[in-house]
This record gives sequence, C-alpha cells and structure tokens, in this order.
Amino acid sequence: MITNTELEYKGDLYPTKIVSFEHEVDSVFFHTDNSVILKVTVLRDSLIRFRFTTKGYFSNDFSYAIDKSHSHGYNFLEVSEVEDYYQIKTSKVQCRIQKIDMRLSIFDLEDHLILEDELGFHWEESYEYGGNIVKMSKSSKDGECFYGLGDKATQLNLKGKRLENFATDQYAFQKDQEPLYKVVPFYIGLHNKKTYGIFFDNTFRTYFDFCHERRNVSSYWAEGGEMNYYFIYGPQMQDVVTTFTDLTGKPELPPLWALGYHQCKWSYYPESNLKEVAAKFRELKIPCDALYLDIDYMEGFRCFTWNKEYFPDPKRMVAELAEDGFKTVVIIDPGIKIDKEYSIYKEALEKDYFCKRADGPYMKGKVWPGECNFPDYTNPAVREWWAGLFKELVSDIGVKGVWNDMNEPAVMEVPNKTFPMDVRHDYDGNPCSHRKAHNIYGTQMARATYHGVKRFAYPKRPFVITRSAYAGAQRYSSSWTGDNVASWEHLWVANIQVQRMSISGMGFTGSDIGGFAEQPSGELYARWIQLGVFHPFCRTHSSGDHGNQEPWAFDEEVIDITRKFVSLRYQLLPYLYTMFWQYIEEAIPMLKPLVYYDQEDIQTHYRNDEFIFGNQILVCPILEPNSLGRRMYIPRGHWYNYWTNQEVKGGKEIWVDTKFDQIPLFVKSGSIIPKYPIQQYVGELEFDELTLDVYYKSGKEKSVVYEDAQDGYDYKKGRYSFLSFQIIGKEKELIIQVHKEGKYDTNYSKYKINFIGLPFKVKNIEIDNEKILFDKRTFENGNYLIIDKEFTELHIIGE
Ligand code: MIG
Repeated sequence: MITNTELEYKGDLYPTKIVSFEHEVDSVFFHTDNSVILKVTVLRDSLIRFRFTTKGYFSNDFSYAIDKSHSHGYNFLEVSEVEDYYQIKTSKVQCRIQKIDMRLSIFDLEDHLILEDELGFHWEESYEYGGNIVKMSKSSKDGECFYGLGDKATQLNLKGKRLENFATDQYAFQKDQEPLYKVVPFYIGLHNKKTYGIFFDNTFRTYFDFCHERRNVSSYWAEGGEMNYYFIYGPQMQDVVTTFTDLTGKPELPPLWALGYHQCKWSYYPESNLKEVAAKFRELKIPCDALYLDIDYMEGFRCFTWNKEYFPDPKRMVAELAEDGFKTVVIIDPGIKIDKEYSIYKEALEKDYFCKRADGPYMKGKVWPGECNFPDYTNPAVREWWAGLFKELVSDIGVKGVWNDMNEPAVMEVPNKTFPMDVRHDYDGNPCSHRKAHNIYGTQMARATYHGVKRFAYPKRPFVITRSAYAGAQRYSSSWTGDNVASWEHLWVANIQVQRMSISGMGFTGSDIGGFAEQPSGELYARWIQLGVFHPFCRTHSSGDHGNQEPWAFDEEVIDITRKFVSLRYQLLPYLYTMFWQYIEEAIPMLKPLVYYDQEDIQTHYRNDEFIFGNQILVCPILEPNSLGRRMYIPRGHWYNYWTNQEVKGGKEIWVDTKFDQIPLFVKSGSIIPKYPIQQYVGELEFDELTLDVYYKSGKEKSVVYEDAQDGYDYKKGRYSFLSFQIIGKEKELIIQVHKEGKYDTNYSKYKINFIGLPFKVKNIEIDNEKILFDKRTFENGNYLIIDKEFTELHIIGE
C-alpha cells in the first residue's frame, strides 16, 4: 500500500524536456528526452484527455468506464508553438504544455487560469510489480472547493481530505471511513466561480488528496497503470457533471415500479412470512412495489437454486405476489459453492470460467456458501454464460429484478477482505492481476447480470441493483450504499452519499432506510423515510439481527408518517420519472447539491444537508432527535413552503418549523408539479386526471413532464408524451402554455390544476382565447380547476 507521497519519497521520476511533437487529427503527441509521451486528445471543446507513458510507446487502450456512445466532436482545434510552450486551443479552453518539463496549465478563453500542474506528472518505478506508481499534482487556488468521488461518507466538500479508492465490503462503516464500496475517481473543482472536473480513469487502487497534505496542492495517484485522465471544463458544475455522466454513460429508463417503494430484510422466509409482509402493506395502505429475497431463499446459498422447504413453488409464489402488485427481487452473489453435485459449479469448472491464482490453482475463498470459486466477470465469455443463467429465474419463475451483493469482491476470514492480489483476470483480452481488476470486478458482474435479466425480461425492462461499482456502472445497474447503521449520524451520511453519487454519474442510488446494522428508534426510522422517499432508489433494508424494520415494527404515529411520505412519493411519480428521463436523456443528475444548484453563491459551497430533488423541490432532512424544526439555507430565488404554501425569499438561512410528520420542503416559485393519485403500487389505478400544482410566480418559468407506458421499450420508438409548460405570471394575470411532443397518448383526459400563491382574485378564465364558465365560489374554496387536457393556452385573469 502506498502511503508515502512525493514529498517524502525521493525516488520520483519526472518528464524531462519536450523534444518533439506531432499533431494527428484530434490528438497531439509530445515526446520527451526520457521516453515520456503525453498524448492529448480533444474529445469535445470542453473535454480533453491526457494520457502519459514512460516507456516510449503506449499499451493497448482499453477502458471499462467510457461509454462507447458518448458524444464527441469539437468545433475548433488549433495547435501552436511559442517560445516556452505548446498551446492547444478549442472553442472553450486553451491548454499550455511547457517545453522544459511537460507541465500543463489550462485557461478559459478569457485567460482565466482554471487548472495548473504543481509538480505535474511524475512516477516511481515499481520494483515489486513492474510498471509505475503514477502520480499527479496540481496547484490549488485559495478558496478552491472539491466535490464528487462517489460514495465517500464525509462532508460534500472534500477540501482538506485524503481519500482512497479500493472497493471494500465495509460492514457498519463509520462517517469518514475509507475506503468504501464504490470507486468513482472523478472530482469537481470550483474556484473563482468556475468549475472543472477530473476523471482519473485508472482501476488500480487510487488516492486523492485535496489540500490535506499541503495547503495549496491537490494530487492523485495510482498503484499501477497509466496516468490517464480527462479534464472537463465547466464553467458551470452542470456542464462538468453532464459531460462526465455522458462520457461514462447513462442507464436506460427503469420500469416505473422500480421508482416505487421497496421492502427488504435479511431475510424474508419462508413463503408464509413474505406473504404476511405483503398482506400487511396492503392492509395498512402503505404503497409498496417490490419485495426482496436475501440469501436464505437459496439452497445452502448456492446461486440460482431455491430452498424448497421454505419456498416449495417459487413460480406460484411470485405469480401470487404479482397479482397483488408486488415484484420479487432476488439476491445473487458472485461466490459459487465448491460442490461437485452443483451444476453451476460443474459447468464453470468444465468451461474454465473461475478466476485463477498466479501459479494456476483456482482462487478459493470463503463466503456465505463456504469455500467458493469466483467467476471471472472480466472475461466476455464468462459474462455471456452468467447472463444465460438468469433464464429460469426471470423467464420461468417471473423474478423481476436481481440484487448483486458481495461483489467488491468480498471474502470472509481473510485480513484484506478480498482476493489475493496475484489472482489473474482476463480484463477483456488485456490479462492482468487483481491489482488492476479489483475495482472493476463488481461492475462487470452487474453488467453480466443486467444483460441476463434484460434478455429474459424482454419486452419488459430489467431491474438490477449492485453494491460495488466503478465509474460507468450506472449503464447497467442501480446501487445502494451498503451496510450502514441505524444511527442519526448515518442518516446524515446517507443524505450526503446519495447526493454525491448523483453528481458522480450514478444517480439511481439509495441507502438502507432505517439503517442495516442495529435497530432504529421509531423516530429515527420516520426521519429516514422522510428523506428516503426523496432518493432515486427507495428501499428499507435491515440485517434482521435486532428486530424488525417494517413500518409496523414501530408505533402508530410512525406508521402514519411512513404512509404519508411513501404516498407522497407515489403522488410525485411523474415528477420523479421526469427527472429520471432528464438523467438518461441529458445526463442531468436527479439530486442536486446546493452548490450544483447555485455555485455563484458561496453560501452553498460548504452546505451538506439541503438539496434539490429534480429541478424544483428543495428538501432538507431533519437529522436530530426531538426536533421542532431546524435552521437551513434557502438558495436564492423565491420558494413556497410545501406544507403551508407560504412564500419565502431565498439567499439566506432561516429557521423552519416542522412537526414530526413534516420535514422542510419547498417548491420553487413558477413550478408546475405533476402528481398521480396515491396508488398502492404502480399501475394499480386507472385515473382520468393528472394533477398539476401550479406555484404562481411573477415572471416566466418552464416545467416538463415525461410519461410513457411505464415499462417496455416503445418509448424508444417515439411512444412517449412530453409536456412542456411555460407559465407567465403578471400582477393580475397568469398564463399557462402547453406544448406536447411524442406519440404516446396518456390514459387520462383531464388536468386538475391547483393554483398556489395566486396574488389576485380570479375574474375570468380563458382557454385558447375562449372564456369559460366557472363557478367563482367553488374556485375560491379550492383554488382548482378541472379542464380537458387538450389545450394550448390557459389564461387566468384577475380582478
Ligand atoms: O455478509 O446477504 O450489504 O444488504 O443483506 C453480508 C446478506 C451479506 C451484505 C449486504 C446486505 C445483505 C447481506 N450481505
């Protein structure tokens, strides 16, 4: 393990003087005296790749993280040479490479310095493994802030921290504990109101230091592989995040039910127990779409088998649950039990699909089933085989989703908790040791699982969830934050982790609501549900060791709060689905930390708790017991308190009163928030109205609503409905214009429009320039209108 740094270590090597350069299409190569080559590739005007070798030639270029279909192409590229440096200029940035030492600096077009090398690229040769320990240091500006990096359980702003990326099964991890389950070597820097991003695409163990060791230096390094990183220019954080997300890929739409509420425990068994849980949800009218089977459904923890004593007829059970609206999700781990009677083990052995040690024997490790071998998911043939294994589960039994756990990979009873580093991997034809494949193993397992579930679920959409992930895993899977703890501190951690994942490209994430280890009080559980319904993935899970964590394990008040907030999530499904659509279509993160929302306002730079859910709803969890409210920062602009409809002007910290059955929630003025009726599961009800909550604003504001068949792939053929609303508010007028796109005709025929914050009494209402009859008295009582959805302009005129 490398903990020494360039300062302490004397064996560092540096590029010497640049002696030649070549320009080939989108790339420029710089050669030094000492065999270093820097290849600079302009992918987009604001996306530049820097790749170094110290050998005098480049090895095969291969990445699991980069999405092959990412957008590329630039408007402008000019390479020039001046006395001291070379310059590469695009329509967004100018990058200078110093001749004397290959150090880089990047400026915007107005010559503002965005990022500059301190020592720049340097390396240390690895005697033990061959190759290099590759290092980079950048100088950091005063007041610079850092964000990103996946699932780190620490303050959102990473300034002052040193972090380690090595996928680890970290049971009951603590705040600030390192490393965790996921590896996203991508960070965002912000200074002088300008944002840039760095994606260090290296799957070896990596480290990032943000002014921890030295006040004005940020650095990153890896235990092997190449210094290979992407620079992304903002200047807005939105530009950086969407470019990174586009580069590493976006998921397809999940089935809408996957955005419903999920209930999990380690473990529900036998069948009667699972059925009781299902029945109780319906009896208590707490909406729920998915139930999970943890490892005990299997026969001796053998993947793809069933314990027939607990689950005598899985197909019938899954079908019966489905009749009541429940989808069944089952866990599948990577460890395959060494058992010569077990067909999957036999087949993998025959086909030579298990990972091997350097000297030949199969990698053997203990996990739940006892001694296991582990498929090498970095081999495409193994992935194809693995995908095929889902046929029975998905096609025959009717399972709707698969949960991949332990894929860091985790191994029990060994000090490093994972494979020995000499284990060999195919790495898609680039054979390597576990040092290089470790961080990507979980993603490749999730990828194989995804392809299997997708194949057999077709024409329905697949659902996969994974614990470990490397950048880009979002193309295949959702994720959860692993084995957290039922504590108030962990509620804080969950809030930050899910925000951070969101700006790290991996938005479809949630925490184990209530905490996995230990038992939450009713109050903590309620507070966690109140936050969890605003996370893209919403599931209660617990280890089951300390009692139950279904809503009814707590008192009436907590049950009522759970029902209230889960119901609110179901009402907001069209809003949630729309933000998912913006994520897959435009790479926009579903949750936005305040700094993302308004980077120009320095008040946002160190905020952790408040975030924007979608584009228009401000959420702030209650993170302490016995709270009657809390202080929070309201970002600039005008907002309405969701509970009281009171208007507040942002740009300041305020105290917000909340009862136990509330958390601070604010809606941006001018928003149109779409709502469905409360359903016990997605698709339960047919309804004839889409509710639109219209929050008056003086001025203009746009809102959009994406809908489709809620499952299947017809949306890819244009069968979706995309509504864009524009509101124009004046002193005594409100105009709502609607524009429709897409070939999907939604089932409802009307809108129920609720008006919030109208500053005037309504005199007349016109639809497409025709006055309509309306009953003033009922309007004033309810402030709503039910009208046919086929209109293009609604005009509310005040007295
Ligand atoms: O070693 O499958 O994070 O969600 O319930 C524990 C049992 C294995 C860890 C997962 C957790 C799951 C549990 N698993």
